[in-house]
Amino acid sequence: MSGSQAGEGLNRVAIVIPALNEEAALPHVLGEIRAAGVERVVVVDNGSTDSTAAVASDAGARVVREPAKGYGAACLAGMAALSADPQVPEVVAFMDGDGSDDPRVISSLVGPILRGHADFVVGVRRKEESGGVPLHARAGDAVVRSLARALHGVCLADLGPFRAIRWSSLESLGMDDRNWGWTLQMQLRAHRRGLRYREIPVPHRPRLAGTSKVSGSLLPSLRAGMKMFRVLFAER
Ligand SMILES: Nc1nc2c(ncn2[C@@H]2O[C@H](COP(=O)(O)OP(=O)(O)O)[C@@H](O)[C@H]2O)c(=O)[nH]1
Ligand SMILES: [Mg+2]
Repeated sequence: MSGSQAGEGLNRVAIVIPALNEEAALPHVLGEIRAAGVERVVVVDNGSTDSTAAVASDAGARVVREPAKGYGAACLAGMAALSADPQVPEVVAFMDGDGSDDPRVISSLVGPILRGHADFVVGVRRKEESGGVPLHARAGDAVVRSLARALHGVCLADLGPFRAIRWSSLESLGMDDRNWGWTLQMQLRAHRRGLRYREIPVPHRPRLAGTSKVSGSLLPSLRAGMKMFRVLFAER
């Protein structure tokens, strides 16, 4: 498939963005997504107290509201919205709403799935750019990945949020983590189900605007870490 054919395939792709108070970054992120050639974008507003929903809608995204807090709950709400459409997407990609993930590489992320070479592709944040991720978050991530290897026999280079998966594969995983265990649960279940898994390096930028709700402070990071530990043991 040539580059332009991969570009054409983007009409079979939908992007889900879980967002909490991202009014400052979203217009730029959504502009980049449109420029990259993806039009089907669902922003899940997870009880924002700012104008996240309005700016997302003004920028042409479809807005779904999920009042129950939690990153996974928001992703599930995005899936539910897409599954209610007359036609489900062939591939769904997830990315953050803060501008850390660069939509310009979306074709490389979804390409292997559209071409039938993979079912699930995770963007591995390039190490030289992970200065945007605080040390405690990187260390916690490394511990979780070591345990994933020890307990599940799976080697994961990253648990990054920028990822793409074949719709039918995602459905087969029966995802139910409603919080920060979502990304890890997807990788562990994909491994257990024998999905064709790939990792590709992706750029990672500091958030464009607004404030971090997770890795920027210790307590939310610890809470996210605890959720991941729970998933590590529950998924055995
Ligand atoms: N649905 C949902 N999304 C959240 C929540 N907290 C943060 N997010 C979103 O998850 C993504 C990552 O959060 P962020 O604050 O950037 O965390 P950081 O990258 O660790 O600093 C962003 O798109 C946030 O808007 C939450 O409680 N629920
Ligand atoms: Mg972030």
